[in-house]
This record gives sequence, C-alpha cells and structure tokens, in this order.
Amino acid sequence: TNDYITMNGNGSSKRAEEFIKRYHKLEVKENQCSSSLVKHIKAPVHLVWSLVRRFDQPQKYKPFVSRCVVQGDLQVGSVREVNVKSGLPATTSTERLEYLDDDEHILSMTIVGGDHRLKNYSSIVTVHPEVIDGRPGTLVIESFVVDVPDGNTKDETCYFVEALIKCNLKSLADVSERLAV
Ligand code: A9S
Repeated sequence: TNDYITMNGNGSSKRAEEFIKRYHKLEVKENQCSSSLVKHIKAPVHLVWSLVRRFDQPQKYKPFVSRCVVQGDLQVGSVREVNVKSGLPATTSTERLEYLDDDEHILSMTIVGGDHRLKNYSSIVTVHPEVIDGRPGTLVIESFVVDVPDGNTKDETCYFVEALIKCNLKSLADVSERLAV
C-alpha cells in the first residue's frame, strides 16, 4: 500500500519527497543503511505533533515501549532510558534528544546504548499539515540511518528497522485518529 513510501522505494508522493530533501538530511556511511517512511494520518497536525514531541513519553504511541525514564526534560541532550516489552530482541535502549523544533515540527534522536543490535542509530521525524478527504490531516515522515551489523545485509537491517517504524507509525495513526474523533 502507499502507506509507507520508503526512500529506496518508488516514492509516489512528490510533496513527501520535497520534505525529505529539505528536512531529512542524514549522512549515510558505507556500512550503514537508511530509509524514509511516510504515513498519512486523519487527524490534525497539532494533535499528531503533541504525541510525537513527547520525548519523555514515547509509550504514548510506541507499542513496544513498556517504560521510559528521562534525565532532564525536553531539552536537547536529554537522555531517556526506554524499556521495551518482552518478545523483542532487546530489553532496553538509551536514547538522546538531538533536536526538537515546535515550529517546524521536527524531532531528532540518536540511540546511544542498550542491549539491542542497532548501533549508531539516528532518526528524524517531521509532521506536516495536509488535507485528507477534505478534512485536516497530517503527513508524517520518519527517516533513519543505522549501522549494518556484522553478519547481516543492508536489506535485512532495513527490513527489520522499517518493520518496527511501521508499527510505531500505525500506532501513532490509531492513537491520533481516536483522539481526533
Ligand atoms: O523506537 C523507535 O523510534 C525506533 C526503533 C527502531 C526502536 C527499536 C527498539 O526500541 C526495539 C523496539 C527495542 C527493537 C530498539 C532500540 C531496538 C530493537 O531491537
């Protein structure tokens, strides 16, 4: 479905491609993989952003997060300790807030620790207003870059991370659309 247009896919949304060029500049090294995912949500941008911006409470919409504790508040440099639910190839992730812009609706974080296999993981999420079926909607774009672990291919790594982000974006849509009723 065109719910998820990945950078290396046939991104059919011209507007999303423009935003990716402008806001999702991530440096991709030789041993890394990167992709961008797009999600259209039938809820107004201020509502979606109110969920995305809460670096201290990712569990508001991320289905895998069971607990989150932040040192500091929503300042750049704040670090959160994320515990994730059982059944995943990880239990914890330590993540740093790199950038939070409440005007341009940009959130960027890096993963700096944890018992998972995502090394040098960086992500950028931006949200943009759009009209869906004549109603206020939101275009969400999430890009990431991450090291390809030894023993894995770029495709396997991208597939794994994209699957997790797709779950996060699906849940963000469900939570936002429920609140928008
Ligand atoms: O939470 C995000 O924004 C994105 C990802 C890819 C998070 C993945 C994850 O939290 C798990 C869900 C625990 C899966 C981390 C950091 C590693 C995993 O293996």
